[in-house]
This record gives sequence, structure tokens and C-alpha cells, in this order.
Amino acid sequence: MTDSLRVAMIGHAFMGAAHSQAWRTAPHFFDLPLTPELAVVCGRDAGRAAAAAGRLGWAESAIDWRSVVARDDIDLVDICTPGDSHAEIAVAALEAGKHVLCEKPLANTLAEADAMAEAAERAYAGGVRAMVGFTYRRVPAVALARQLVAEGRIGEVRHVRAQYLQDWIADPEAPFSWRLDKTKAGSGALGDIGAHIVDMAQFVVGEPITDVIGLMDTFVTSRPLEGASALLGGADGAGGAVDGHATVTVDDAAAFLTRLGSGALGVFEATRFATGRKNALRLEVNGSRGSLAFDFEDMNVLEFYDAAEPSETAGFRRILATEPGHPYVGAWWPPGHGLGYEHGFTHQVVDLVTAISAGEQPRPSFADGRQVQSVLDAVERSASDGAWKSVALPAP
Ligand code: SOE
Repeated sequence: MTDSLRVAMIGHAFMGAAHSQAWRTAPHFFDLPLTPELAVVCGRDAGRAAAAAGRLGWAESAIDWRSVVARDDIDLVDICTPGDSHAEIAVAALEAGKHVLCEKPLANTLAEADAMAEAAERAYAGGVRAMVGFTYRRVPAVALARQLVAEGRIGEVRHVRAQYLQDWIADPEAPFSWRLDKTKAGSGALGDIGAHIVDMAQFVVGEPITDVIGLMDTFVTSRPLEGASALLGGADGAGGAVDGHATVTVDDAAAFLTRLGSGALGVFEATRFATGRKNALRLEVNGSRGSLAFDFEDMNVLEFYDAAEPSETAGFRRILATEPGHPYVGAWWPPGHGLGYEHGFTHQVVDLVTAISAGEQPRPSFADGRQVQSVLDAVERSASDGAWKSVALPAP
């Protein structure tokens, strides 16, 4: 019988559902050193929070996050709210001695991310741990890619090509959502999905982005309120709506060139307007001895090219990352049976709980999240004046 880890989750829309399944599932497939207890879910509306508790498996519901964070019977606060409340909740929870898991991007601004990373650093000495939720690191094929780069299997990295392509608002009549409101979300495609490829690229190649030059654009500036998806958090944040339409105040797409620490060149693209691409998170890395390529739309596969093979038979081969020896896979199904989107969240819980129990720093830490934020901040500054920008913070 292991000790329990009593969790309070703030927010219960899309990410709340993904996190809930992870808290519920992780102890059934992995030997965890602490058993997560889904103690309380918190939302602003009592009825909806109670319904979420029933649907997602939480023992209780609440409407005031401040009193939840202050409770003695809570060990960890899991933040699944829009970015505008991350900093306030995370700092309060850390100061109350709770471990924190915070959804990505860490914050809406670099100043908030600074405050969060500093609060996490202060709390660390008291045994409190904090982690930011870049779950795609925990897709087995992605973790395998990092392993192969670290083992030198593709040699010296020369090119990093990363794309995150979605199309859920390509239709100009697609409804407004809080993700399109700068005061709620901080930025648009850049922070929501660009943050993922920044984290993933740096994680896989083990090098930080040091310099950027970028472009950002908003193709559709006004959207109907009707039909907002509850799963994506509804139309909350649509202040100043006129004639049933709200103004989009974030970028629809962002593109940027980078240099990475080793001298490699990076090309990054994040858009919600790539018609036909639903969740194409892609990474290709070309090295002196070979290449790796990943696409989340085929997430159980890692493509590997070994330049040492004779040219007559060389070619990209598909590694099915479903063998028991691949990262995380041993706990799941027999080879070839595959994992899905939700497994990254489950692996996140496993890594977090393991680190907490061992007294170690879970990664990505708040300092890692702040470094990603400083890349996003540099892209925004560059997009506004057209000049190259240095990333303010080195990787921790
Ligand atoms: C919406 O663009 C979204 O749900 C992101 O917010 C998530 O982080 C990503 O995993 C999928 O797309």
C-alpha cells in the first residue's frame, strides 16, 4: 500500500478531461510510488464543476480555487485553466507548499513566467516540486528520437524543422473561443501550439534556441460567438462582442527561423490555418550521420535514416515505437498495438509522481517553461519590428 498524493485540479474543459484520465489511469498501468487521489475539481460555476466531478471521477467539486489551494488535505495543484490565471494560481499554490503541475504555455507573458519560475525555485528548498505540461515529450517515438540523438546516431545536428499544423479555425465562420483572446491566452498559434514545437525540438536535440526572426499574422479578425465548443473552453473572454461577433486579438499563424546552441539552423511554423492538417505536429532533424522524422498524425512511428548505409539500400525506415524496450511502452500493450494522444498525459503523471517521491526535479521544470516563454517572447518582438532577437534566457 503506497501513500497517497491528494490532487486538486483547477479547470475542467479539454485539458481537465485529459489530465483527469491520466490521474485515473496511471496507477493502473504503472507501479507508482504514490497513489494519486482525485480529491477535488474546481471551476467557476458550481453546477458545471459538480457535473465535471461526476463525469471525470473527482470526489468533490469546488468553486473557489483560493480556498482549495489553502486546504491542508491537498498535496498537489493541477492547473488546467487558460493562461491568464496560471501565474496567480501557481504562485499561491507553491507558497502554500503544494506541488504544482501547470498546463502549457507556462504563462501569458515572460514577466509572469519569471515570477512562476522564481516561486518554484524558492519552494524547491522546502521539498515542493513544479512541472509544466509539455506532454508531447512523452510520446514514445519522441522520447526515442531524443535517445537516438543523444547516442550520436544521427551525428552532428545541422537542421531542425518543426511544424505544428492545425485547421480548426481555417473556416472564417468557425466560432470564437478564449484561445483567440489575447487577455486570456497571451498569444494564438504561437503560444498554444508553437510552444509545443519549441519545447519538443529543444528536448529532442538537447540544444537551446538562441536567436530568432519571425512573422505572425491574423487572417480572420472577427468571429461568431455562436457554436463555441465547450470542449475548447467555450467563448469565454469575448469581451466587447458586437452583433454576435467577437474580435480576434491573437495570431492565427506564426513562422520563425532560429539558431540553436550547437549552430544548427531551425525552421518553425505554427498555424491553425493548414487546411486538412488536424494535429500535424512534425519534427525532422538532419544530422551529419542521418536523420529522424516524426509526425503526430502517425504518432507511433519514428522515421530514421542512417547515412552510413550503402546508397543502394539506404532510405528512411519506419520504426514502430511500440516495442517493450521503447520509452514508456513496456507498461502497455503488445508490440504494434499502439498508443494515443492521452498516453502522453498518463506518462506525464508517471514522471511527475516518480520525481516527487524521489525528491527530484521533474522536467520540464518551471525554469524550462520560462525558457520556452523567452523564445516565444523573442518571436513576438521580432515579428513586431522585423529584426533578429536573442532569446533572453539560456536553457537551464
Ligand atoms: C488546441 O490548439 C490544442 O488543444 C492545444 O491547446 C494543445 O496543447 C494541443 O495538444 C492540441 O491542440
